[in-house]
Amino acid sequence: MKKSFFVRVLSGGLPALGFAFFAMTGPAMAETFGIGLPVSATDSAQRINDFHDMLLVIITGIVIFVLALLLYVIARFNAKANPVPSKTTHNVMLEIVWTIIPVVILIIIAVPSFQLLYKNERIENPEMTLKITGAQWYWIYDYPDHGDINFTSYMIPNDKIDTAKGEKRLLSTDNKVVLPVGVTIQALVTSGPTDVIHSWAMPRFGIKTDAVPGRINHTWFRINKPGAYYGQCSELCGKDHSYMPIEVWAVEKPVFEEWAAMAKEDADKAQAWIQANHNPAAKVAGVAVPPAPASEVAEPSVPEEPAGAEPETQTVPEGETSKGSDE
Ligand SMILES: [Cu+2]
Repeated sequence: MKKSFFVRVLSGGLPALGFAFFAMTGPAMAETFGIGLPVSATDSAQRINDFHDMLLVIITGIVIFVLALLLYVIARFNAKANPVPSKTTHNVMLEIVWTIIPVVILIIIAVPSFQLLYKNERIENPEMTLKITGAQWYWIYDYPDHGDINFTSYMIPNDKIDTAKGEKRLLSTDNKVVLPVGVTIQALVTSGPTDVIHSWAMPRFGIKTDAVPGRINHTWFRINKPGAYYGQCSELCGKDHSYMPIEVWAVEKPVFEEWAAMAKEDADKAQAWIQANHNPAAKVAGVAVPPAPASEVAEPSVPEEPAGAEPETQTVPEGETSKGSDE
C-alpha cells in the first residue's frame, strides 16, 4: 500500500529538515528563517551574539535536565508505582550540591558578561566623531572632525520608495549616514534642547543609545564590512516614533574621504554623488546601479529650495526617475 503523506513527511521530510536546521550556523539561520540575532557588522555585535549563543546552550541544558527530573519523578514516584512513600526530609549532601552548582553556573555566566560590558563600553583611541541628535521626528548628523558636515535625515515616504535603488519601506532615509569601514568611530548621542528622548539603535552594530535633551551619551563602533545598515528610533517619542529610521552606508575609507570633502562644501551634492555612485543598498537588493555620467554628478539637478522648506524633496534621485520615465 502507498504510504500516506503524513508518514512520508514523518519518516523522511522531518529528519531532513531537522538536520538542515541544526547544521546551519547562526548567521545562516538569521538570513534564511529570520530567527536568531541579526548578522553582526561590528566586533561588539559579534561579542553580544556569541554571549547570547553561550547562554542559549546553558539554558537549554538546564531546561532538559529539569524536564528529565520531572518526568522521572512522575513515572517513578506516582501513587501507583510507589504506594508507600519514603519519609526522608533532609539530605545535607544534596542541599550542598544543589546550592553550589547553580552558583557555579552563575559565575560561569558572570565572567564573560563583565568582559563583554567592559569591551563594548570602552572606546580605544577613536579616529573620528559622529554627533547624532534626535528630533521629532528625524535625525540630525554632524561630523565635527570633517569640517562640520551637517545634515538631517528623514524617512522616505512610502509612495516615494524606489525598490530599484534598494530602498526599503519604513527603513530608508533621504540622506544616508555615510561612514568609513575599519575606523573606530565615537558617537555622541543627544536630543534637541526642546525635544524629547529618542534612542539611536543599530542592531547589526550592537548599539542602542538613548538621546536625551541636555545630555550627551556616548558609544562607539567600528564597522567591519561595507554595506547598508538599518535601525530605528527605540524610545517612544511621539506620534511619528516609528517613522524616523536610521540608514548607515558603510563605504571604503577613500570613498568616505571623497564624500566628506564634498559634503563639507555642499551636503546635498555629496549625498547625490554617493547615492548615484556607491549605493550598497542596491547591491544588497541585487540591483546593479550604473554610475551616473560625470556631468550629472558634478551638477545634480536639484531645484533650489527656499530656506526652511521641508527637506523631504531634497534628494536628487526623484528628479532622475521622473526624467527617465517621461521621455
Ligand atoms: Cu524618536
